[in-house]
Amino acid sequence: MLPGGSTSQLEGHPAPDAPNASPAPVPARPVQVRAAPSRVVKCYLSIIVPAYNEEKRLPSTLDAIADYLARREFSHELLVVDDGSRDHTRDVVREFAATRPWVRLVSYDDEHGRALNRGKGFAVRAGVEAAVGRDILFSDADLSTPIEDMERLLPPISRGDCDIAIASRALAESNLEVHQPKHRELMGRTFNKIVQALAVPGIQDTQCGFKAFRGDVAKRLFALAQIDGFGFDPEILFLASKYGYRTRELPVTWRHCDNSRVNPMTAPIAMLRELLEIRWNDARGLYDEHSQ
Ligand SMILES: Nc1nc2c(ncn2[C@@H]2O[C@H](COP(=O)(O)OP(=O)(O)O)[C@@H](O)[C@H]2O)c(=O)[nH]1
Ligand SMILES: [Mg+2]
Repeated sequence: MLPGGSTSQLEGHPAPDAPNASPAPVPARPVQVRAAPSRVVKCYLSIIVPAYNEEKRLPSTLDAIADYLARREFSHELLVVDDGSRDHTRDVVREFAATRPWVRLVSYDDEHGRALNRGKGFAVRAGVEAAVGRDILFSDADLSTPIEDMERLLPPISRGDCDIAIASRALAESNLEVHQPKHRELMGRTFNKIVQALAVPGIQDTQCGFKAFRGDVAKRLFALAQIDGFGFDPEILFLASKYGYRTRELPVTWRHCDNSRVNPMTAPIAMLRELLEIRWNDARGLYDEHSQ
């Protein structure tokens, strides 16, 4: 069950067209989450891609992930979570999944069957809930960190050196091939100072959209998580530290992609509000397991 009262069920019938409504976060009300059934036995890795209006960027991303996985030996599944897109994101995923049993669409609607945009945090959480892999990785739909960089994150988890391995653009060894625009970099650095002061000390880049978890750790932490927007990364890292899990920040390659889905005017305010929510939720005991 996802926080917010959502239920999980298998995808059985076609999703209705997405509405033209505003993508503003939606307060708690019934949400139907549908996840196509897993058809992978003994899955080693679940890859989750949250997708909001990604019909243009997704096809090359899905091809890149499939090409990479075809060259690897491990069993895998790919869950693309449609976060209430108003374009044809769902159709793109369905078409790609039609000939690939390891690809699953996760999507959610409101009680009237209309696609809902709930935010990246909600989308990743829905993916984690449906995932069956021993380890779980999530990646942004633009592959700003190339998919092969999972090879930097997964071995330390497999070796037992850490429970969570997160990609970082802020380390000396990080390879920034294409930088974000100056204002985004400044925003990121300022936000990180606030994140470190309020929620997760010692981590220099909480926002990179490429993170890997031991599967059982992801299931436990995301089941406690409450935040739907971009503040979900610090929330998860806060929860990880609260429950004594070891997080390691690792350098990756980063190529900034244009056409960001992030609104530079509203996102910083929303993220600040969500950061304060982390402290507030903790003080209210919402992150204690018995409160779930
Ligand atoms: N902005 C935004 N992105 C979302 C949302 N839900 C899921 N996403 C996904 O979150 C990821 C990050 O978006 P992106 O535009 O690459 O962010 P940026 O590179 O940090 O500017 C992408 O995979 C989006 O499709 C949402 O409600 N808003
Ligand atoms: Mg991006």
